[in-house]
Amino acid sequence: MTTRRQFLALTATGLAAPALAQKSVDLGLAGGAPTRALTRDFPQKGEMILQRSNPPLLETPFDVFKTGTITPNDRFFVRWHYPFPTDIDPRRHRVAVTGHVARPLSLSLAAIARLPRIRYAAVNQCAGNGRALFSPRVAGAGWANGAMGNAVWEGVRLKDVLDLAGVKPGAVCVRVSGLDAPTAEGAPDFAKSLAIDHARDGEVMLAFAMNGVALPLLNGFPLRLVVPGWYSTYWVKMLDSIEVLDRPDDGYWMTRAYLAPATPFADVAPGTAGFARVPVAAMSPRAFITNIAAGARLPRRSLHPVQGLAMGGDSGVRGVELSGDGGRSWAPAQLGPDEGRYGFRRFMGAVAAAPGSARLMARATNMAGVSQPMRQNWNPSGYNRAGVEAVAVEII
Ligand SMILES: Nc1nc2c(c(=O)[nH]1)N[C@H]1C(S)=C(S)[C@@H](COP(=O)(O)O)O[C@H]1N2
Ligand SMILES: [Mo]
Repeated sequence: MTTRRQFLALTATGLAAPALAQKSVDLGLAGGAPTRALTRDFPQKGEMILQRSNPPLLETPFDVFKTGTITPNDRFFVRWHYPFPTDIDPRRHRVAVTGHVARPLSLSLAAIARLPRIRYAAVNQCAGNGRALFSPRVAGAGWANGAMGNAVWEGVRLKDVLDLAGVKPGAVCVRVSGLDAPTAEGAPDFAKSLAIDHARDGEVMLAFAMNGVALPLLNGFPLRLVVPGWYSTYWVKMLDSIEVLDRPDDGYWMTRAYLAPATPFADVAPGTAGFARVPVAAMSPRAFITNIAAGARLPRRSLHPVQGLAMGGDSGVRGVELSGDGGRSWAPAQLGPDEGRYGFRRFMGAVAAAPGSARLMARATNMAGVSQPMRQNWNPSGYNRAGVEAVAVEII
């Protein structure tokens, strides 16, 4: 493990001061104020969309996704529920492994780093990514589609750490939490749980590196959970506690927050009440056109080149289809190299579109055979946005 002096110097600035907005960006939201301030005032971050300063909610400007399958660390989105420390000394950081285990442990990062390493690309996506695009509008953090990113994560298996402590028979789930803490009296600490078999699947990772360098502070330095294929609410940052439970986790963040309708794509009709809800979990396939922005005016031509990024959710991308006529006809896109089943995959192709207003679409299908629905799914919390996104353009 490295110690990070320059890192501590960076964190001395930025976070305490309210971020000063310099420019703004149009998120193209239907109704309401569509613009958001852009900021460069956060440590280890370049230009980001400012959703909230403290605790920070920073969105990746959509343009960044043009650059390739990997989202650079300095443009990677940020989401915190509670204040967190900015003066972490990695030599002193400890991870407690407690609860239903034979040997409770307090592990240094050096001890964790001695375990076998694993490394893979995976999309980290907030369950509320795209929330601000829903119609009817819903309450909550007003993300457009920039509350996601793909990185190569490197660390150790959660399974190996659990094995060090020796999980006792009868374990039900593993609860993790980090260094951030609520300020309001009685507010519940942010903690999330995975079923014991999921926690021990050999893929769930304690990551200390992101795209080849230590995690940025705002993305969870010095250690975070990576739960590939699942929404990032489970990807607990600044991780300092792993607790094995012999009963289901009845905590606030598992039983009250991050619940979505127990329907395919978490879809309910607006106004529906009394539907069953389950914790958000695995992600759905999605595709995003990145080379043409909404509102673009494109010169008339027989075929318009289209490029973008697709994700499979909890399995790889099987295919992407493109439409230039609002979904009446589809043609397969070509896929870029497979960089791992949990990461972004590039796609490219061309669509025909008639002069006038046109809606360009990309629709992903994953290896499990799940395709994005044509009608946008909806729920009152704005979770699991999964429907085909349309880019409205003018062909002139
Ligand atoms: N400790 C801690 N971990 C956390 C959170 C948090 O508030 N505290 N928020 C979660 C949520 S809801 C999201 S969307 C992701 C965001 O990860 P990022 O900030 O690295 O993009 O962190 C997750 N892990
Ligand atoms: Mo989130």
